[in-house]
Amino acid sequence: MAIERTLSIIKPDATRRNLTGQINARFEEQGLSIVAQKRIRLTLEQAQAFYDVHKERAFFEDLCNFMITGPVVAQVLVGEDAITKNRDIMGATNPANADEGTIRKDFAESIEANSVHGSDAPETAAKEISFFFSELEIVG
Ligand code: IDP
Ligand code: MG
Repeated sequence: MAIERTLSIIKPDATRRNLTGQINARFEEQGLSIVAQKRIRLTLEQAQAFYDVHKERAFFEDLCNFMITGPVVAQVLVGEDAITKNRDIMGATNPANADEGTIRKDFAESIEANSVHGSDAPETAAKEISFFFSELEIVG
């Protein structure tokens, strides 16, 4: 294991329900540090660029439209094995399949409005972090 960075997004369904603090507490309680954070409203073009990897998927258009329904909180999490650890804390994409005690099990509204995004590999983490943050904004 190594110290890693990962990109997290608290999605509009969660910011709308005032869940930012509860979600952040789960990261911090489970050993991830929030070393950068900003609350922003994505444009449709930004949402499409962020999810470009999914542009051929049937859910792409709906997903991008959902991501601009309200503010998101983009954040950089740091810790031991942070990419996998964050995915574990988040739970499965579909909340119906998510383990007990995960963010998506407890908070997600649907497979689409599933409260959080987390990078899935080191390369995507680096790319997604630089999408939102400059190095100057990441303070460990
Ligand atoms: P992940 O967020 O768990 O990594 P991905 O497969 O990368 O899941 O999908 C990105 C996002 O697209 C999901 O978090 C969810 O918001 C949305 N999504 C994924 N699959 C579906 C689907 O079958 N229907 C609607 N939305 C979906
Ligand atoms: Mg993904």
